Amino acid sequence: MTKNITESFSLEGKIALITGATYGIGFALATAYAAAGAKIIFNDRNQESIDKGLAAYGKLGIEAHGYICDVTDEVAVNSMVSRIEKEVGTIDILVNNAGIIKRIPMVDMSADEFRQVIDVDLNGPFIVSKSVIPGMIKKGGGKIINICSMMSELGRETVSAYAAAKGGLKMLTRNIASEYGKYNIQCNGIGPGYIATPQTALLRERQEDGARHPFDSFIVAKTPAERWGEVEDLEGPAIFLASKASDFVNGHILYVDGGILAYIGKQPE
Ligand code: NAP
Ligand code: GCO
Repeated sequence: MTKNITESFSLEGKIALITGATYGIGFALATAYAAAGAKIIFNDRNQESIDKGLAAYGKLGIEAHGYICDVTDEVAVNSMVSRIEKEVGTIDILVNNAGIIKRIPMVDMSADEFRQVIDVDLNGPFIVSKSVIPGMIKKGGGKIINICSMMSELGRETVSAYAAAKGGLKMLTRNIASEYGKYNIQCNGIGPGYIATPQTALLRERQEDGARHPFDSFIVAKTPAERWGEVEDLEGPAIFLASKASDFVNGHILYVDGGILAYIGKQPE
């Protein structure tokens, strides 16, 4: 039996890389990991974003390490991971968070736009995971957490590329778990529901008359909790999946959605 149950959720001394964590969900998860004792490393695509991130972490008293790196660039990712190993240590926890969305009806979307979404949201997690796994194997284990989506399970108008990428990411998660579970690597996903971040700001914009955006009302009606999620809602689940408490949880997608996937929708009055 575990002697100290609180200790099994601690990330004391762990080294965590959270991709695209200058703001939004990645930043919130990184600050939660820091509070649980982990050393924080993040990357973004340019120096301006890194400086912005370092200032935001600094404000909270967190000494984060920031690296310029685009997750779709395999050479840059490999070089970042080697630098991290030399400068900070071997990564114990990887959160594949960096992601983009393009909301365009499928017949109007170019193949190039489709590829860009797949490249960041699916090839990115593949490239970063494959770079980090050998170090985890040498170290005796590790945790990989892929940020999936409602769109790993559901479709909707205008998000064909995003749904294809996030559905693929769910299966990449299961495959990493299948292939590397024997090395004490657990790879799980978090499927956030609709979370208030810059990525979803357009869907929450107030109308000129001050009324809610129709999509905003749609999401509130679709969610048993009757609200959008906040980034803080993802912190506990993310700590669980990064900690010893989840050592026998592998290949699972934990949906943190206020009940959306359980709900058929509001019945007529
Ligand atoms: P966000 O506010 O748009 O932040 C995304 C982050 O990823 C930004 O820091 C962005 O940096 C970075 N990024 C994008 N492309 C990158 C690349 N090629 N290389 C490195 N970094 C890159 O998004 P979010 O809402 O926090 O979402 C984070 C993750 O959760 C995404 O995977 C998203 O799909 C997923 N998600 C979000 C929601 C939601 O409701 N918000 C729900 C489910 C899943 P730049 O500033 O340089 O663009
Ligand atoms: C959309 C939204 C979603 C959410 C999220 C749902 O346009 O449908 O942006 O994709 O961001 O991924 O889990």
